[in-house]
Amino acid sequence: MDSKVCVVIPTYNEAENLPDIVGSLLGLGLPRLQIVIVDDASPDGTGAIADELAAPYSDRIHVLHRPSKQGIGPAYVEGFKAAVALQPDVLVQMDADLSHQPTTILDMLGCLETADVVVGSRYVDGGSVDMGWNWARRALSRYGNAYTRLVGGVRVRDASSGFKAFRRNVVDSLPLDSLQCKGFGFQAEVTMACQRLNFTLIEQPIDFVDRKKGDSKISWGIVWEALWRLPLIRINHFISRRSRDYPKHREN
Ligand SMILES: Nc1nc2c(ncn2[C@@H]2O[C@H](COP(=O)(O)OP(=O)(O)OP(=O)(O)O)[C@@H](O)[C@H]2O)c(=O)[nH]1
Ligand SMILES: [Mg+2]
Repeated sequence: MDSKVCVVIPTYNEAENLPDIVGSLLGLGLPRLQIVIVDDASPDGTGAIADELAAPYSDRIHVLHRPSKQGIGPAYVEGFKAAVALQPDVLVQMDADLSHQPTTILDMLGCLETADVVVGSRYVDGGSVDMGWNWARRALSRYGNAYTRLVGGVRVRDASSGFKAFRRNVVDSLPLDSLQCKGFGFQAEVTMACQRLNFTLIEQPIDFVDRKKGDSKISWGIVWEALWRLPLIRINHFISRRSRDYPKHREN
């Protein structure tokens, strides 16, 4: 496990969760771990907490302060760019709210020996969603996922997973400045871009647990954005198949 791993975490009002997730990541025993925290001027002071956490680890923890809440998509784009500049072997994206278990990263690193991208998946054998989800939440997630797979042509079972690990060359190839989704549609958009670039994706089962602290940022606005934007992105992919946005198609 001597890969240089960079974990990118977007935060908005995660003051109660950030110390725990950073502590868990540092405890993974990855000697070359880097962490990039991307905070959108959280009113609860998450940015200042991030700075405090980073102070003793200035060579390992990097904090990006953005001026206002602009959505998880743009936050990840900025975080991915900062991560790539650190020249990691592997880049991981995950939520700050501990819904994604840091220890899964160790399994993901193993999977990256045979794949370019590993998607943490609730909907493959061995994966699960929180036991406390009621039927409405389960239905929304299931049907939302089925819709995303259908309209986006997404071939992984958990199309909207926000827990992924990429080989660095994958992120180098992604057209970061062309990604459009501001909300959680970003997760499917990145998966679609990886497929389009012919990278190999595999799914690692995860147990998704609901956040214990802080509030979800999911809103109807970002659900709506995913509903209309993903089909348009797919159509655009068809139209611009030979677009210069995607000059680095892998040949395999
Ligand atoms: N920088 C930044 N981070 C955000 C923004 N919106 C959400 N996040 C972070 O993105 C991650 C996912 O957000 P959540 O609110 O947990 O949403 P979710 O995990 O998709 O939905 P739940 O299952 O309801 O928790 C968390 O780490 C949030 O703090 C944003 O506008 N800017
Ligand atoms: Mg969450």
